[in-house]
Amino acid sequence: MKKVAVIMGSDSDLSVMNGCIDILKQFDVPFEVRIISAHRTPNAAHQFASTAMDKGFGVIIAAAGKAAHLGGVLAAYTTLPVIGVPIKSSTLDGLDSLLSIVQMPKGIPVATVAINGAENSALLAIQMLALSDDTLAKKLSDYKEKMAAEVAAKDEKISREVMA
Ligand code: RP5
Repeated sequence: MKKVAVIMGSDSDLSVMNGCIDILKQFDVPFEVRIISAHRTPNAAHQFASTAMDKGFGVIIAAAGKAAHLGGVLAAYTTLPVIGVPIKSSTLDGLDSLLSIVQMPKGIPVATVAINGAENSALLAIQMLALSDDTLAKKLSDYKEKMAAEVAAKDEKISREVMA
């Protein structure tokens, strides 16, 4: 199976991105985690993205905050799909990160999830890998069924409690 790259602009993004890492572990998807900054280590960003396909990666997840150019810079150097995770920054509540990631110019897409949407970045990456992996596709449908069962149980519980 192809690997998922989880790239963060800073170690300060890890507390959010643990949500992504947990989902990848839950699905037994191989992944590697790196701290690479589009601004502080631009050479590493270039090097990583331009060799990622040859190293067996299938998807890149790029999490960054503030002027969040990491996803766009990585996408510039690879044809692998790049998923951007806007990290909520302290001053502008993550809107800065969201707009920096989502407003890519045509030709270089970055699939952008919600502000702090780490879990969905992992699920989206898994959905991409599942296109050519039936076992993974089955795990995804089991995951959705479990989620639906949990909501149904909450629905039943709240009805019981309110009507009591
Ligand atoms: C971004 O700047 C990082 O992705 C992080 O979200 C933000 C702040 O980084 P630190 O100053 O905490 O290292 O590049």
